[in-house]
Amino acid sequence: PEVKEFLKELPKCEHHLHLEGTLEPDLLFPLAKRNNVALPQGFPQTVEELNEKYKQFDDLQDFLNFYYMGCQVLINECDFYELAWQYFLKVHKQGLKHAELFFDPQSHTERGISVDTVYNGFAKACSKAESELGISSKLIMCILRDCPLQKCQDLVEKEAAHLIKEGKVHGLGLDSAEKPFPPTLFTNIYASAKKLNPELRLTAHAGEEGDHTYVKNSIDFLKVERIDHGVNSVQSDDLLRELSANKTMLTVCPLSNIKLQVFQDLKELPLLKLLEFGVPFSLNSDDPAYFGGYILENYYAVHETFGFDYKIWGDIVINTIKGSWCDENRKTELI
Ligand code: ES4
Ligand code: ZN
Repeated sequence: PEVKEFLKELPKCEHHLHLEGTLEPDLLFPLAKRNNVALPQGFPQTVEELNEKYKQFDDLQDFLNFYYMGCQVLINECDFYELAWQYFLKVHKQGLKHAELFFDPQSHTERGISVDTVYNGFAKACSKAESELGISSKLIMCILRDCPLQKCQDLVEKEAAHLIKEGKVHGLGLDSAEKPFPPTLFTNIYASAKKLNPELRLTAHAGEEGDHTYVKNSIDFLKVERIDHGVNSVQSDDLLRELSANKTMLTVCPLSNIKLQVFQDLKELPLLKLLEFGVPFSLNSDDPAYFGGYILENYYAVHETFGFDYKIWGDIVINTIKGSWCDENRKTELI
């Protein structure tokens, strides 16, 4: 009723969204058909069966297996464009104003698709979202931390170097299976990306299944200015004080944490502790096609669990805007 309208009207920004994670079953099957892609043995055959599987994942890896199988239906530039455009249409109706979007080139280049095919499709959707829907956006390229290190280095220094140099990707991120791939493995790759373009923004998934040292080491070694998930930061009060002092934002993903069994109940999501320590966080959907909700459903779920008043919601939204990687003029427009 009234509070739902309030949450919808808030000028929301999303900082943690994997474009490949917006692949709904009702787009996956038509794309498989159109592109003549044979899905792996044992893959669900219908939208209903696939939705049934998506009801619960055992853990991050169980989800990632489905996520990468889904990626296989994306072949042509128009597939990437369509995927992103469908996402923008959905969140436009939910009051999203600004989106910072992850994509995973290695889940496509391994299948012989060029980085430019992927980038061009996504970038076209982003331009159209800006002009037709008023949604601003930035693309963040992610390294798959469970790929061989040499391939990660080649992505940054060769295949996608032009995108970094020309500022076409605004940020660099690190995702996929967190353990046993600690951030320190990627120290040199992050440094060389930053060297290609000193304006490149840096973030990394940390503290989702890894412990608080993954968060601390991402900051110290990768020089990230933001942490994706980061919920295990609450294992260390020292770390919380540091995040607060430096205004390092955590991009928290409530429904994702439930679906991947990081928490059994949303009540365990440590938002009160983050508020208490003054650690800025945003609320995000992560992989909405897999986790049962887009940005607004994540806001609803948090509201149902925590019942924040208007003042706290206002503070969360203002922190989210301030922590965004858009320019200051855009931030002023949003507030
Ligand atoms: C992801 Cl939830 C999550 N964690 C790590 N990597 C990912 N890639 C897509 N979703
Ligand atoms: Zn993620």
